[in-house]
Amino acid sequence: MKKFISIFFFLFISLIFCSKKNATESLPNKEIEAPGIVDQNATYETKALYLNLKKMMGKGIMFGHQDDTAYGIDWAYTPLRSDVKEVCGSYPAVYGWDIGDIGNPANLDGVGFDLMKLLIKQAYKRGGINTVSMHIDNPVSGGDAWNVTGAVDQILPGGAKYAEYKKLLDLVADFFTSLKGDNGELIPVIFRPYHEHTGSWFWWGQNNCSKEEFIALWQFTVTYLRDEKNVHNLLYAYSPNGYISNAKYLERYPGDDFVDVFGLDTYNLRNNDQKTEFVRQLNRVVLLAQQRNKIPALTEVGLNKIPINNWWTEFLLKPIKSDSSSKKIVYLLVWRNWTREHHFAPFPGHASVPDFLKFYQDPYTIFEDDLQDMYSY
Ligand code: BMA
Repeated sequence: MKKFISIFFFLFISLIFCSKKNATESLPNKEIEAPGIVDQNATYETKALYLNLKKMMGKGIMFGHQDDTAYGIDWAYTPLRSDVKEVCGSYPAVYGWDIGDIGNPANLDGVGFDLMKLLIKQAYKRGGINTVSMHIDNPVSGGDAWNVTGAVDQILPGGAKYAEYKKLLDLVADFFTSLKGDNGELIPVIFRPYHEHTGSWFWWGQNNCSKEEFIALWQFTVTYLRDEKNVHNLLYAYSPNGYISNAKYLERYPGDDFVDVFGLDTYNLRNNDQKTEFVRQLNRVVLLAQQRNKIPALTEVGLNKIPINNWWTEFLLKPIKSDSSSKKIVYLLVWRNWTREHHFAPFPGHASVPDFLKFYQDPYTIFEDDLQDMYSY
């Protein structure tokens, strides 16, 4: 009898132990709902980023810089360097990268893809956000992204370059799925293909393909990456260039099921009229984004060489903060620091540094050092 009781006791304890273990295993491990996201099967970290970006609207604006840790003025490929950090003490919150020339060892601006992957990973580990644009070559003429030979119809299903385009997207998919954090999790990326399509300087631009072709290209690209290639670490950003009407903004909009971020690329902000127009544009983008439950962002902005010393506070931040809608833009990204003739962020010794420090210290701007955890929710 004693033996029987002890066996029974042993079984009872084992049962409790096992059920506990199972309970832990079957916990809804990192499952979250992200209503409205393009990819319902996006990874936990990607959904968390999406939800956190939404939550940030109106709480501050994150500062971003293209190729920030790849090179700067008078340096290149030096581990952990950043012009922005050398000026203000913090890395940016957002990093822009470009995968034009994918399939080659380096991108169109000479950044090696292996290095880019490493820098994306470092940025993610520090809590930063990575966004990737794609200045890809003209698939028909073989010229660069600025070669405006008609090409979009040729890469769509049924077109002569369709198979080649899919091969290119396979490389794009491999790139994104190779981005992994220390625990093997995929690193979320805000993917911004076919930007500034309301201008006509790229082969996918306004005068170089029809509205239907542009929309089909966008939808095909998203669907192929998400459903055929199972890429689940992307948010998709749509970024017309300013200054345009609402109708123009939405003319080639691929639809709510294909866009997560409502962007705007706008330059040449250097006088009062342009400031007024800038606020009007941002206001519109935010309202359009809110109507559709999307995330508004200033996907590219800047003034080459920053020739106005108080540009950061007076031309950029003040206008953004002056309007209750405009201030809901969640991040802004300035372009690359390539040379003394082509740079959009300050570097040590630049005349706009004191003003950039004020911009950095403003409670409304967010750099890496005051960024919340964007990958948990
Ligand atoms: C442009 C310039 C070019 C660069 C391209 C893609 O604005 O900076 O020099 O090749 O972006 O990054």
